[in-house]
Amino acid sequence: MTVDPSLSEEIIARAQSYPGIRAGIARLKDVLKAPSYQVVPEGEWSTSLSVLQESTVPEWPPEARSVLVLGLHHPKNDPRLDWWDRGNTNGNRRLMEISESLKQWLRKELHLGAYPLPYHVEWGGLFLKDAAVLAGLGIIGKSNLLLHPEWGPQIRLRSILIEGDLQPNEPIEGFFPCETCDVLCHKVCPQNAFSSGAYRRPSCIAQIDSNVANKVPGGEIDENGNSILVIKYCRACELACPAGK
Ligand code: B12
Repeated sequence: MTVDPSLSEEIIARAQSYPGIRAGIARLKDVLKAPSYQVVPEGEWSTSLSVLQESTVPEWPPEARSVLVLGLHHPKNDPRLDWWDRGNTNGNRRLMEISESLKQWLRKELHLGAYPLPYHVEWGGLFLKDAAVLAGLGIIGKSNLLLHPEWGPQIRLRSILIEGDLQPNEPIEGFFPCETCDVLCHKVCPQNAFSSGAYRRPSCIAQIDSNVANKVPGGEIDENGNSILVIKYCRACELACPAGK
């Protein structure tokens, strides 16, 4: 099938016109064959939909065969982007706004149907790291996180299904930051989730559950003068990573 590469370039350029955004395109069928779809995850983890304040996508339209993957920079000096505060994180709110705005642009300017997907796979989302690798945004590091060439693991992801067959990006080549690193991400984990040499999900879930149970003041006060509590999720493996510029 012939696809016009300039259409993908135009869509990516538009997505990257938002501050702190990098974007790439993958084929949906390739994402659905990627490694995360081949494993049965160990350990239970879920969040209630009402808490996350976003809608489900129960059925993907069959004509939506391309995935636009968005990556938002979560720099070390802006930790608030990652705090769970009043039902979501600021980073996720920002990605949801950008997705909605891109959806309107794709429909109005390019006459393409676009379907922003939710965060959770069980509610219609995709495994975003796999999608991001296939969209050329980075590689999976020893931390089990997506490492972007500029931002390392300090990037948060979101995806939009788009109608038709768009020219996908190629996965990136020649970027192997873990080869010369002393696996700092493994050493800093408070739960020793990497003690076997690979990521162990139940240990990580124990840490995240503990963060959820132990909310901390985020620096803001509510109308009654009480401190607003937030969840500061562990980012130890992420913040220890020297990858990126
Ligand atoms: C459920 C979930 C969790 C659960 C379970 C995590 C897990 N990995 O199982 C908990 C709550 C524990 C968790 C923890 C964290 N999470 Co989380 N999580 C998710 C979620 C919703 C789904 C992930 C999932 O279930 N994957 C399936 C499991 C089975 O696979 P996996 O462990 O991820 O490993 C797969 C990949 O590495 C892939 N893979 C490996 N090598 C290769 C090579 C290629 C070529 C490809 C294509 C794929 C590939 O295959 C593996 C499976 O075999 C995603 C969002 C989304 N919709 O994708 C965010 C997500 C992965 N989490 C994210 C983050 C940041 C975190 C934390 C740092 C906590 C935090 N501050 O938010 C930790 C880090 C844990 C870690 N080191 O991996 C980010 C990752 C960003 C990045 N740069 O990679 C995501 C994408 C959400 C976001 N906001 O952008 N998370």
